[in-house]
Amino acid sequence: MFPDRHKRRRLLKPRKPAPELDPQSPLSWTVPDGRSFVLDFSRPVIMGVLNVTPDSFSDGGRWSDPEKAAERAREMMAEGAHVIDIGAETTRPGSEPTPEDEEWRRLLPVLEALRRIPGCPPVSVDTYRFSTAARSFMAGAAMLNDIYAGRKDRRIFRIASDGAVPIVLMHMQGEPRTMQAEPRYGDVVAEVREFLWERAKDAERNGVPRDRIILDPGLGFGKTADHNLELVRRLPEVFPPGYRTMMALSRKAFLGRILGGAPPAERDLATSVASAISFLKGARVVRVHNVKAAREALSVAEAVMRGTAGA
Ligand code: HH2
Repeated sequence: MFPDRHKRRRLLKPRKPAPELDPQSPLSWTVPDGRSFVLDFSRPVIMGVLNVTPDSFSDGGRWSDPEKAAERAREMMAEGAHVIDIGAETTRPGSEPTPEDEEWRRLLPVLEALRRIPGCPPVSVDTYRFSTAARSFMAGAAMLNDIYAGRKDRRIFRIASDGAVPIVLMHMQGEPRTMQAEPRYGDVVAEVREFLWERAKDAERNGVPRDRIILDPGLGFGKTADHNLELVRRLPEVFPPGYRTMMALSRKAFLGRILGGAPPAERDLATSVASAISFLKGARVVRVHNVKAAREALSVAEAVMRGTAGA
């Protein structure tokens, strides 16, 4: 039983490989209430941090009130944020997990307030819990940021897959309570790259399209200052090719150390410089507290990259 001549020719023809993702291609998606979003990955994508916690290491207690949070979101929008990332649990070194119901109690009113802002950029929720992610999605969140990269609960991939929303997968060694006790690596760059590649594959096996995955080396999560610097220095080697990329180093302790002990509130210039360096080395999303400062530094980096001062 041989296939006919035409069929045989078709079978013999080498199959085209699946198209590779251009990680700089635009990412566009629509959420169930009809809002559509586009992020241009050929340019810096700024994710503004909005922590609705009492105890985050740099902005804890400032934005817990929904009206204040909405006001800050509007301000970040005006300053050039393309995404607003809300977190309701601090993951600073040594921190204990926040109970799930408390996390949701903090998030819901802020999600509702942000949904009422006309033209609000996509809101990402910084959570590793499936139920929080699912409820946030129903309440208007358009993106997920999972610091455990699906290792706490793989069902989070289902939301990214069924809801077709982008998801950030971050590297962490250990867990926040103990991660800074004695972080150790053979080659931090190789280990982080391997981890990110493996987590991305797991997400894809669970239905998340590659173009929705954004990989983040997780600076400060089970890493010494030298590990962080090595990751920034060798950033092009850190990201597995063909994936969208992110760097989140805003106000982190290693910057304070470089500055001789500056507290978090005095690390914005260092954050902006390090974010611009990261962009030039291949990171596309940068997660920052001070959007305006980062925007200026990234505009310079982008102008240098393109060789022109025009946008
Ligand atoms: N860092 C923090 C929180 N979420 N998410 C990603 N993807 N990458 C990060 O490096 C990252 C993150 C910690 O910073 P912050 O939110 O400012 O502080 P806290 O955890 O104390 O709320």
